[in-house]
Amino acid sequence: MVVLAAKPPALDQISLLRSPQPGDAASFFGVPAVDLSSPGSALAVVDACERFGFFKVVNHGVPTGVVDRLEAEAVRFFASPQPDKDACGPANPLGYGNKRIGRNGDMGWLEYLLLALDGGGHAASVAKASPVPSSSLRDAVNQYVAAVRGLATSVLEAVVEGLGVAPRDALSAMVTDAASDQVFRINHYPACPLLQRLPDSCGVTGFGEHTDPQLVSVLRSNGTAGLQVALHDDDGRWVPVPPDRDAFFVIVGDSLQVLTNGRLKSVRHRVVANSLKPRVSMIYFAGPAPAQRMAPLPQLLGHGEQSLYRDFTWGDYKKAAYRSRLGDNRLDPFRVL
Ligand code: GA4
Repeated sequence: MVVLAAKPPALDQISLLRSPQPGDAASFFGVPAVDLSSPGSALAVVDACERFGFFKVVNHGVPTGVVDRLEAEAVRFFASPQPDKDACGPANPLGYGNKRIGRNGDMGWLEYLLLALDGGGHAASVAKASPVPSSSLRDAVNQYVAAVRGLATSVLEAVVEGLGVAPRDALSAMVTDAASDQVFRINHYPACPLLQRLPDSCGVTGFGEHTDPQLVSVLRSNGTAGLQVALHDDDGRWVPVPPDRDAFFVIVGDSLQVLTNGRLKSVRHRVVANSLKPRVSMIYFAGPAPAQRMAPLPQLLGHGEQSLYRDFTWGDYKKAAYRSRLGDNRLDPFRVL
């Protein structure tokens, strides 16, 4: 955390952070890129998930039109009059949110729409109870999440194959289950010109550091930088992720860490505001059904190896998550000491 004598009042409740500098050679991070249709991709997925808990998917086959249509709808929504946006909020946890994240005082330089998704089998669509501002945005989200959930299930199948586990759908079935807990989030980080009045090394928190609770999250953003990940093996050093509007970034969540008994690790990540350009990101979170037992896949436990975690369900985790702060380690309470 950076302490400054004069913080602009608009940033009062938002924490500042020490940000890696673009010219800083030590901050370079070559994000692993995986083409899921290429031979050997399953091993590449597992390798990236083990080393970083993070990688990007290229040549993904999701039509550009589907992505562009949703981005245009999102930009239109966030540009609409404040009372129209407020009519879809406040997020609790679903709906339109402005600066407040979760229920326990976390704040960031962003506004967002958080939606629950319905659906097992081959489809996923915005849940009827979710507050969506227009039918055109709803249609664009439905088309997008159908494609991106397919990508998430392919990634989970690749994880299973790369780990040498059977059956092929051991993980993906948790997400395609009719009762699965899938969430979709669209974030808008407005440009933050106030940043220009702060020292160069200072960043303004867009979305504070955290791990994602689910199995995997699939993120796509416009061409604006801001996402950073903490490296597993370098004292959690923060490195910026160069934006790539044509790729999808996959983030390993706490659930996948538990299901692989810690072999794949969730990655801490955060977003830092940009002084000049707005950032728009859309993230699909692949979570299991509330009753799903969160126990390591039996084939991953070697002879005599015990689970690192006590028995719990996704419902137990989620209840605890909503009592936590964003930056908390949400798996600690479930660990066997
Ligand atoms: C982090 C990942 C997803 O954005 C999210 C977030 C959720 C929310 O915004 O409501 C949480 C956060 C996230 C984890 C801890 C709790 C819940 C805010 C918060 C402080 C939608 C999710 O599933 O968990």
